[in-house]
Amino acid sequence: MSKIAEVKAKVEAGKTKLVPGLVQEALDQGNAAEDILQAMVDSMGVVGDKFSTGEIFVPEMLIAAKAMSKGVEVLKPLMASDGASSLGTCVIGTVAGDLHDIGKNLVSMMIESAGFNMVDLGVDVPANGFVDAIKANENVTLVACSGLLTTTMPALKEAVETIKASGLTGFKVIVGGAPVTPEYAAEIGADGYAPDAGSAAVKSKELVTA
Ligand code: B1M
Repeated sequence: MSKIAEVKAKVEAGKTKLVPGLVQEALDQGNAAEDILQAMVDSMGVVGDKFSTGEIFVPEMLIAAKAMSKGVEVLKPLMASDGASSLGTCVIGTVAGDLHDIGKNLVSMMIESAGFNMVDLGVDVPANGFVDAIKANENVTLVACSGLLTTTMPALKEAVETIKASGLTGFKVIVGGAPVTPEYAAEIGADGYAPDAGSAAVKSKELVTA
């Protein structure tokens, strides 16, 4: 089994203690950080499918997510920016009622690498939490809202509407997450949408430099 395949298998199995070492070994063998990351993202797809079919339950899903997060920690220094931020501050969070943060963390990492200072509000962020953070931080040029559940899509809508109704200006709002479509993003008044972390970074830069 290749080292990348081993990383994928151990993330699926939720081997939190083994994954960081295996990720490092995969890097040492010359594998690209992006390929190792993709293998872990694929693991989450497998885990999600197993959950859907009742083969595994929430605790297994949670432990696999923890294993992936530990692996991502090893990759982060290789994918993050050199600290030369010039595009302003980005406030990011997962919307109210939603506890999924792996995708949001990857998006945060990529937006940071595009040149933003990041203020990460974490998960389960109420609509007003985004507004408070815009007020509390200097030079906020971007607000990024993530939502992973079909049931929290209304919370995404509420977040965008509350931010827009706050009267605050000088920033753009980008949304994303597995159930979000470009049409839905436009319908709820977001300025931008991206399907994945890489394109979120490209879109974010485009939004604030346009
Ligand atoms: Co949950 N979960 N989960 N879960 N979980 C999903 C999302 C699900 C698809 C699994 C399934 O049924 N197949 C399903 C949602 C179904 C739906 O709504 N249509 C689901 C469910 C049902 C649930 C619970 C309701 C289960 C329950 O309790 N019965 C529950 C809800 C809890 C809550 O949030 N209130 C729940 C709980 C959990 C855990 C806590 C156990 C855990 C999360 C732990 C954590 O995040 N720290 C978990 C996990 C791990 C998953 C799966 C398996 C993996 C999610 C993930 O990290 N994917 C997931 C199945 C799946 O995704 N196939 C599933 C990898 C990640 C890199 O992808 O998050 O999609 P993703 O992010 C991508 C893009 O979406 C995009 O870029 C990212 C990177 O490329 N993106 C953005 C994300 N945010 C963006 C923002 C942007 C732009 C792009 O701009 C701002």
